[in-house]
Amino acid sequence: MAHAEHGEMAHALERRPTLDVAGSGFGEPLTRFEDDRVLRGGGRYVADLPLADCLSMVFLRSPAPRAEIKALRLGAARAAAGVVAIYSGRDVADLPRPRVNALLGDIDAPDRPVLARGELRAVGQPIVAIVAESAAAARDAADLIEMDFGPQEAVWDPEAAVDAAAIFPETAGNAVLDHRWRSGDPSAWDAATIAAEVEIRHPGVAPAPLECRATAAAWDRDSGHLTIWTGTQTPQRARDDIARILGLDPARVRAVAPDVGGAFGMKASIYPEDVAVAMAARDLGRPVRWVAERSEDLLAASLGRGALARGSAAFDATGRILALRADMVFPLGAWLTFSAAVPAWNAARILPGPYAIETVEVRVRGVVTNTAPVGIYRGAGRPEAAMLLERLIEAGARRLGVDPALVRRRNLVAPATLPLARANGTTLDSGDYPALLEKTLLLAGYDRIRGRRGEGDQLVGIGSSLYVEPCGQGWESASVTLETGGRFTVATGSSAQGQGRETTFAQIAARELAVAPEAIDIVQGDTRAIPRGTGALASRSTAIGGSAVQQAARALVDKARSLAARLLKAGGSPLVVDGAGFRAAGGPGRAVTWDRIAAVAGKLRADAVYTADGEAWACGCCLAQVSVDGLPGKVTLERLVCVDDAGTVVNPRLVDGQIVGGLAQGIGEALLERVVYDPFGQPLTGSLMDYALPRADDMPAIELDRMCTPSPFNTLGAKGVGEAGTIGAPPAIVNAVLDALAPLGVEHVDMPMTPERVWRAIRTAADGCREERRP
Ligand code: SMO
Repeated sequence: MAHAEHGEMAHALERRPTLDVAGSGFGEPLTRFEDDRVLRGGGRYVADLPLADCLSMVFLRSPAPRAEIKALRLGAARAAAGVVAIYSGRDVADLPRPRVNALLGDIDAPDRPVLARGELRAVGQPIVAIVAESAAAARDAADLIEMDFGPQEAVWDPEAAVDAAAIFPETAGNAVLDHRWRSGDPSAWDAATIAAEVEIRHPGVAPAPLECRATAAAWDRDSGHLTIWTGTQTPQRARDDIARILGLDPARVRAVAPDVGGAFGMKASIYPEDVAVAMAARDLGRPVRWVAERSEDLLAASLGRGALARGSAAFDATGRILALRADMVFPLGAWLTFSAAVPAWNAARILPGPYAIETVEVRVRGVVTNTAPVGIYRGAGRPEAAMLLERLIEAGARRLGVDPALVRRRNLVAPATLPLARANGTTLDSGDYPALLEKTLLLAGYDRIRGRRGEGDQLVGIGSSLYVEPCGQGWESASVTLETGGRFTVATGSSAQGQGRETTFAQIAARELAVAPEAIDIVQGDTRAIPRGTGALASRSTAIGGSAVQQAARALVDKARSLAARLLKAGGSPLVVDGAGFRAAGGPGRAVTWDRIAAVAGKLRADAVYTADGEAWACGCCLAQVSVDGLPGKVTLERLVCVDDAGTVVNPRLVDGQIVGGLAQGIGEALLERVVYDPFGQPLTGSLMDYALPRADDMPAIELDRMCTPSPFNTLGAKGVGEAGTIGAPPAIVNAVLDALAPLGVEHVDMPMTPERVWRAIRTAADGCREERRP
């Protein structure tokens, strides 16, 4: 079995037609260039931008999950001190609606007005936009608005929504998305020795980036140009959407994502609030800014997860999985973000994940409900697919009475069969899943810790998971410019939300230019500097954005090389690019520096739009070890081990940082986090006092290692890593808790596995045993 170890990465890179790597920092754990500025308070977020004469926008939001607006009295608010304008549904009724990405075919999307008109569909839905000289004045005015409304019955549970009467008049039913695929021979089920079944209720979770949503806009009446500053993952898409909705030429709209304090999928789509800000700025001829408060984001920003997933698997006596069935219902909320279909799409196309299962039957549905929109959140369908598979693996192993590691070994896709085209249209590119598993088990000391379970009185458990992370398809743009003076500017369409792009992209370009990464400045998040771009999402930035930077840098070297040849009168003899510029091969004698080239040629620029040959699939393996204190039901995560394969690693420090951050959010989902709606559709988790984000003391010791199997489908060989931890951690932790509770007869606990739920599961199992013992 071919192991790809740390050292092999350098080997893989050498096989590529690449330039001198010395001093470029490529592959080295450089400290992030952006940290000094950001950690010293030098970050500039939308809320910090100095905008002269700027007005503030505040929203009156729906207090009801579903209701008819009977009267809306705005007079007192209009007359309030400092108020400049007030907009309600009728002012924006004619604006076209934001687009939805129909990945699984047509979506019967519910209507999505910028401001509610006539009816309310979710708590937090914007009803009135108040523009005033200050946010405080706008808030005071919002308090003066009177509204009469008649509550109606709300539906917020995805399962209830499937069969309930349509809650929105413009959709035929609530399941607005319904997709199935199947492969293999259904008679495989008949040969099963045992079948395992699971039902998983993913809690709805709040992405909760450090920086809440914020948008500002300014309209230049003279030129007819709109500038919008917004904390987004996708500035080019924001520009296009805003331009289309306001009827502007996209060339006259500039979208800027300044520093963005985290996003996690929550900032990949424009929101009604963004449209309202842009519209008001144009209408009033003054800059307008809206900065969401934490409670606003918890009520009205897009949520993640929340799916109800049912799965079953047929095993033969040797642990081989003969067939898999999955039926998943994804809540979508009351309106659809651009990527609303992505979680369902991803889950459907990932199954059967890293396992070679021939007979598969998958159905995914998306249902509208009376809640905030539910969309992509770090992982976006990948965690749901992994949870289903990994729960089934361990449930099947338990039923067969064998070590789950054995069941995994028996079913993992063999590396020799990669790249592997699958019945659902996806292609696994590269990786070595069995080696990942063995490396993780070795690192964890699996045989030793597994043997010690059941010793003593303490409930201890071990759980594992394997995951695949499809990431990196499509295209991205980049340009590299040699500036006068000999520095370089790299512009990328893959703008950052705190991932450290200034560092990794500099490392990538530096390797091609054979300069130090400090010689490179990164420009991002501004559609004026980089008009074409996809953005940073779906763990694609390094694989696709990085490959685009690499291509642009190579093109610049080619341009500069011919200039250098002329300057050196080198004729046809080869030139070597080195730390300073170009020199004739074979001797240090004749050289021309980058700043000399710039002095002669002026700015030299090369552009690239890179489209990947296929999709990269990162992969990894997690192992969790827990102890459970049965009386309070408290789960203690003792260890979390993770071995990830993100292909070519540009900066191991940043890759590890992504993994640890993802693991933290995965721990949150498994043990702590849950958006709670009461039985009437009222959200109860409206602040971080009620919504339990993981804190530092919830983190166990994390043990990391990696493999590096380059992807054959992009020039860098990189794969994504942004979502790895959120995919791998939850099933490993849940499996570990269920392993610990198995001796008590507990087979299931819903996430988050809070003490109350664990305690109840233990009690219920104990009661069940007593029941059975009765004659
Ligand atoms: S959930 Mo990600 O930002 O595609």
